[in-house]
Amino acid sequence: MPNPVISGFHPDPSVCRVGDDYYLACSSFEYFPGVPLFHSRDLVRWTQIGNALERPSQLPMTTDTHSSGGVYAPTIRHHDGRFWLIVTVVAAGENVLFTATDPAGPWSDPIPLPGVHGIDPDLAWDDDGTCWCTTAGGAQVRLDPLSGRTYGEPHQVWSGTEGALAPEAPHLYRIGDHWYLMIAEGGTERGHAVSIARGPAPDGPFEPCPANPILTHRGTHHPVQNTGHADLVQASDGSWWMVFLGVRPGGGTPGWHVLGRETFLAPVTWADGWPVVGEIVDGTPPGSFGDDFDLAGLRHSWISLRSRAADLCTTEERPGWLTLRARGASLDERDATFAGHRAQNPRWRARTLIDPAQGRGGLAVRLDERHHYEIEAAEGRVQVIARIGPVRTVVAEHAPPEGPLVLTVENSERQDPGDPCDGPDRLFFGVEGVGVLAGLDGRYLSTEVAGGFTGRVIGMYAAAGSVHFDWFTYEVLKEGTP
Ligand code: 6LW
Repeated sequence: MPNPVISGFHPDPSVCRVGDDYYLACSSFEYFPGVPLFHSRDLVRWTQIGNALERPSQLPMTTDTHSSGGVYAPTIRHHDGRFWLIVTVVAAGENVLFTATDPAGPWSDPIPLPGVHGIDPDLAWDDDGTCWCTTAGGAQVRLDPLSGRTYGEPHQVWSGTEGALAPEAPHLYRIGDHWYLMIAEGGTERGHAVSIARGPAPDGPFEPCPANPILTHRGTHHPVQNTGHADLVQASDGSWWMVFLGVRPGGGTPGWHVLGRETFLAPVTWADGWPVVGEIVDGTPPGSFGDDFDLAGLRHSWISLRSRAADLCTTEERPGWLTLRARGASLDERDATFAGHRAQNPRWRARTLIDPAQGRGGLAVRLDERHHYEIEAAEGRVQVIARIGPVRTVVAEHAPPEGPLVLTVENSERQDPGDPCDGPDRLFFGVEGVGVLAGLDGRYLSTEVAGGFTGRVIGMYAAAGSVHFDWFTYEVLKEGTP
């Protein structure tokens, strides 16, 4: 199975190049900080250099933000000596723009765009410096990106293949003598696809490519499905590349994907002035990850729910430990205090050393408020809890001796490949030195069951009082081992 170039829940990739450096941004939904940013020199190996939206003034998300609401579909571009990032904040029903001279940050406060309607905004500049903003559905408006002012009413330029679902994720490019408008269509599920049209000017008229869709895996056996939401970039050697999202479903039918929508890469060649997308380039699976919380702040890949108040999530209260102070009473709440790391590999094990003497909290695998499994410790008691849709159940209980504990969770391969309904994996929760307390079906923590646009996030949380974590490890396990 081809590996993504950015594994785990990193969808809606947008990419730009400056010299020999590539920068890529992804959607982040209800998680804070928002819009993870990556750097690469070869388009295959990416390093996270920051998050564009890391101050509450840039991203004021409250509990009104649904899971899979929040921040959608960035476009990142470099123009006129600076970086530009435009996103939709769904909860606020608005599009906003940010600028930076260094993509690692700091990014500006948001520039509101009251005249830009619809999701998935794109930015493109004409030779004379005119900026065009195109949104899902193919509406386009001229924009002054510094002030956020728009000129005239948005007008429809190209809305994709007739009858196709969800024309979205537009990106407009000047390539040679043509302007190209590339979009996703077919919906971000199994029907997902990329189509393109070209015209003489940024506002068209656009003629669709006769070979549309130029990318789709719909109706195939390809192990990477739902391919779409793409962006194009030209490398410094003149070659062309496409980044796009895809998923890796597992288990029986209909297939459940649990790592979210991930970022893939494919080469692009040109025939008769139209792009032809090649086979997926195999990325390098991410390695193990660990944090012993010895730094003053949290690393870029840690994400929290909607906001992260410094006094609720800190490495400064107890040096060398992460302290989480409860806000919501459980992971069923939108304001639960949580710090998580995206699951990025098909097989993994996570462990954490918890000191629950001053509260109650644990180690969780989360899809959203209604779909999460966790092992939770309070002084003298450990529970494994499953929340699936409207049902919340304690599936196992144990009374360990008082004091710090190592909580563990790991997943296994699918259990019975002969069973058409078999889930993609099972998740085993336990306490080190005691053993496994419960094994749970992985399909209920999949996007096909939970709905929405995200994937599994593994993390620590507090449900009451203050809970301290000495370290966290995420270890990659070899596929094919029991
Ligand atoms: C995004 C849309 C999409 O705005 O899913 O896959 C939506 N494409 O373009 C959320 O990511």
